[in-house]
Amino acid sequence: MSADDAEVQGRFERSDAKADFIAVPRDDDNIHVADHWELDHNVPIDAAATEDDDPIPTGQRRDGDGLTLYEDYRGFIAHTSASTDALKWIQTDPMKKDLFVYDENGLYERYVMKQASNPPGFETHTSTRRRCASKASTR
Ligand SMILES: [Ca+2]
Ligand SMILES: [Ca+2]
Ligand SMILES: [Ca+2]
Repeated sequence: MSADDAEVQGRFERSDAKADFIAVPRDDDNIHVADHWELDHNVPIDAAATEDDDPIPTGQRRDGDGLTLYEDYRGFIAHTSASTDALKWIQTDPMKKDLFVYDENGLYERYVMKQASNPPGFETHTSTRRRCASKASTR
């Protein structure tokens, strides 16, 4: 798929819109995940929106992190670091296990990420706030 094929043109049903057309991501398999994003993240061609088979890190009892392919694509609003109030929209990786950690006292950061001889290998999103992430809007 080339970048030119990554979008298709949609048309508003209402005629009072400022523009009649809008570019929307191509989704030939109709799972509400852009085909171009699926290719960029090495998602198997027959994957369902509910797929949860993140293989990295390997050697665990099961693959997956509890987030579906659709949730990875839709993304989350999360703190950019444990020490700031800044919020940012992030997409998670469907091939790597993601972990959102409420780390009020910095214990996870201090004892797991910096001191452990074998860090867990998850993609960790830490926050000192109780609500460290929320789902992004699907509008
Ligand atoms: Ca798709
Ligand atoms: Ca997942
Ligand atoms: Ca993931």
